[in-house]
Amino acid sequence: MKRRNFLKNAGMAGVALSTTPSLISQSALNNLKMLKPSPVAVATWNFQNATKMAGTMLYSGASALDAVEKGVMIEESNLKNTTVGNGGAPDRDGNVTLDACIMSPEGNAGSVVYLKEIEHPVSVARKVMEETPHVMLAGEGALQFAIQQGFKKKNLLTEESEKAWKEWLKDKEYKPIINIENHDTIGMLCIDENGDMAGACTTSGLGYKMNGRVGDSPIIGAGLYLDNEVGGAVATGMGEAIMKSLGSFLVVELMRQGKSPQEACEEAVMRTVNKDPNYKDFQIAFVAMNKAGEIGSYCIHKGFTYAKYYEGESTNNPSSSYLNE
Ligand code: SD4
Repeated sequence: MKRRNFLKNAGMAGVALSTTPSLISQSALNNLKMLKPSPVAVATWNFQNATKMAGTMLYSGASALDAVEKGVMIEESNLKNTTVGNGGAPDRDGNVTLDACIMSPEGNAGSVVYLKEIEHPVSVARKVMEETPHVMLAGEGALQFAIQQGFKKKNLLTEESEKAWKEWLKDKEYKPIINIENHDTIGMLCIDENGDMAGACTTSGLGYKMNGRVGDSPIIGAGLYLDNEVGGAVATGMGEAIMKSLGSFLVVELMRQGKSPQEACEEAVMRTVNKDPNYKDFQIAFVAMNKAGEIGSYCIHKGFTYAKYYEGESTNNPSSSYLNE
């Protein structure tokens, strides 16, 4: 079945979904396995340079795994992005500490947390996945491993981020501004020519966090989860809230049960809204994509967008939100 036709059918199935979820789910899953879809790259926020890089690679025959890695590396090197990689805001003691993870179509995963002085933590996470018997390496051990693997140390605290940190030190007020400060983590999901999916997530975490703090982004199931049979999800926003619900895993499991990516993202956000009386004070957002390339996204506060590259077209797409003011 051609992808376009399938997507049309999938859309129609979506209408029936609300009445007979498990039946639709099973047949949809069977259909998904037979698909040879066109490649798609999708990412949190308006990171179109990253989705374009990944998408162009996918349309040239690259694997989903190579595409997500190279795609998010664009933001790790983007000095204007103060929440990822080089130029990321430091913690309150001036350390730039990076978190990242990656998942392959085979269900393998690699992750690094509290990694200093390495520009591309996602690539170190991939090495953890491919070259060690482990899933996660932290701090000094992660740095030692990166150096053994040939990564070069680099000062990631730019003049600008040092200046901003010193400014922050004057008041030491910890008040993240929703949708602006602290929310530029990139999470990306790709489908390649073979219909295989991979995902990655990379961040410097919340600016001026406590020394040692690790967020959701490198936690498999929180900042990223992927099951090549079903689909994947990535998260951005207040990591503490996302970790408490293991949000990305939740989204994928809801899709497995027959929810569309949109329905699954909505239910995951509502889990936090219903449990946390302070939900108005922070942002969380999910982007999900299933095996058919259907995409969904939902967040608490208005203002979140996701980037997509599909058949030569690069777009930035507004996400629906729980609160609309
Ligand atoms: C964290 N989720 O460390 C990350 C922050 C984030 O854009 O999304 N920044 O909690």
